Amino acid sequence: MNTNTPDTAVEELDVLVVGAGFAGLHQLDRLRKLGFSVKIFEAGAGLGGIWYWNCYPGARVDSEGAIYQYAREDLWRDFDYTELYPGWQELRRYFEHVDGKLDLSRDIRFDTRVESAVFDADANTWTVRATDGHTVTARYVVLCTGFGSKPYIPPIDGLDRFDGPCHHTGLWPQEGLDFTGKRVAVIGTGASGVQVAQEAAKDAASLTIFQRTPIQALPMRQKQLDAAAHSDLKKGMSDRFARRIDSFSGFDFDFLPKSALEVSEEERRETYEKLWEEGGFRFWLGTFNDVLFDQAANDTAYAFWRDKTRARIADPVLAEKLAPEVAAHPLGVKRPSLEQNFYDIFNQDNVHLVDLRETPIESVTETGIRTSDTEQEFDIIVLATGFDASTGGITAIDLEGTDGQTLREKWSEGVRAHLGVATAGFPNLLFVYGPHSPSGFCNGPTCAEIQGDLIVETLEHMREAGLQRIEATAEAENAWRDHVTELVGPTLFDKANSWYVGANIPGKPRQMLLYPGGLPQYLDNWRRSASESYSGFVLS
Ligand code: N01
Repeated sequence: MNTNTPDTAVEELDVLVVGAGFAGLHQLDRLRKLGFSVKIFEAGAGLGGIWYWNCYPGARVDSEGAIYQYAREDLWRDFDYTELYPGWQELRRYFEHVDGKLDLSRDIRFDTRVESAVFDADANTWTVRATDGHTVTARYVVLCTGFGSKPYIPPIDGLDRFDGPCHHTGLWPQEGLDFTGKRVAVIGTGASGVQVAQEAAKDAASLTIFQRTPIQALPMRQKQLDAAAHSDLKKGMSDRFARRIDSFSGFDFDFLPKSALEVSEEERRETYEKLWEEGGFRFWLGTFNDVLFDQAANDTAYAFWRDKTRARIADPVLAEKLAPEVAAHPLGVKRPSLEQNFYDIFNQDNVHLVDLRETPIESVTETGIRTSDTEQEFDIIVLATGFDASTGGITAIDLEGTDGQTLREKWSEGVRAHLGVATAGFPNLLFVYGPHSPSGFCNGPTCAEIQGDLIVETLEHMREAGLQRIEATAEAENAWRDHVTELVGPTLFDKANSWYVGANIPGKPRQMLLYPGGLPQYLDNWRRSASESYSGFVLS
């Protein structure tokens, strides 16, 4: 229920934060304690950002819970996840815990989707309007819209004709949906498709998975955590959090300091076995340091993954579709996901795979899905078709800067954002976890806190220096884009059509959307800018 009261007067704030996920809540807490007047506008009815919207069966985080939280001891000391990789319900419990400690909700306006913001160059403020008409003015707008707040629904003919429930994973009904005894179709095999399929396979009468590109899913090695495990975890938490800042991806592990090709075959095999057994993203972000750069090195990792995966699938035809002899793309350049029994469910009689490369979807009918060779009836269709990632949540808002252009128009030919945090022509607009920042390559809470702190420090600096306006220069954002392009050049990332490069959205310019230099290098760049009186920005 929307309990927001209609306000008549336009509220004036120092900072309006958009989004109540990890990033937005950190901004609210830090800025409020520093005496800024600050509020969050949140489109959902509850806390959690991505964890509010993605409440589909099986939704869970691909990072270990111990490090998928704020690094603050006052928050982690008396909170425990019951599983190594917690599910969405537990994440919501975590956000409630944080809210209980920090009393955040009182400054959050829920059910409030920002539709537009216009910069007033005389007053140096933004006027921000929500879809319900509620309006505020704020000196700064900090967008914490996350990487995945704009679901992508492909233009499949007849999708709106289907008579039964048809939901995107990122817009899942809050009241839930029971798969028991139902004929379920899942379109898409990214991380969301894998997770929802694992769950549906348990209870659905039939589960049909429509695959276009095979995912390279890695073993999660999920564990239930008891009191002894919690106590052990707590002992290492401070060290684990301290290590995040030195690692490429904001985790407590990093790439090995050696090439897959410089070691003996035996050592390579032993290393892969160890990473495989440890589970999680270690086989991806904790592996030899050239796997994402060198095709021959990557081939060794892919062959290991393929053989391990195929061994679990009884039907050789299915094995070839799910883990092909020849890789669809190098391992890890499209985001892998973590799986618990994804490859095993294909040995069940109720689970089927449709290979969309052979038989594409032609249309959705009132009762099911028609492909080029057959028509099947379904009770439920799940669209696990991903997101207009990284930029979509930002460009969904009509943001109008100093020259009358919207940000959507400006970025229609590609993203430019200095340090991934601000863009020329849009003063006092800052992004946390935005494009050209480590974002999708970085553990979410790490980025929310560490990049978030840099933004807080910048706003503090502005206030202390009596300044009212900060804007990235065109030269700096072009140079930053070129830096991103240079960094990604020697890697294998361009060899996959992934959301990392915008290739999952028809018409979206193809460019690396994330900062591929790793968190430490990103932070060095920030520190250099800050120490040079915020070079790359104009402050006034
Ligand atoms: O989306 P995706 P996702 N017809 O873009 C297919 C994070 N995440 O929601 O690969 C048929 O990865 C598409 O096919 P193809 C995580 O960062 C995290 O799964 O383009 N199929 C693909 O298989 C992840 O990377 C967790 O050929 C179509 C799928 O849909 C990101 O979110 C959990 C199609 C989309 O996969 C996105 O994951 C879940 C069409 N027209 C997600 N269009 C955590 O654990 C698209 N597809 C934290």
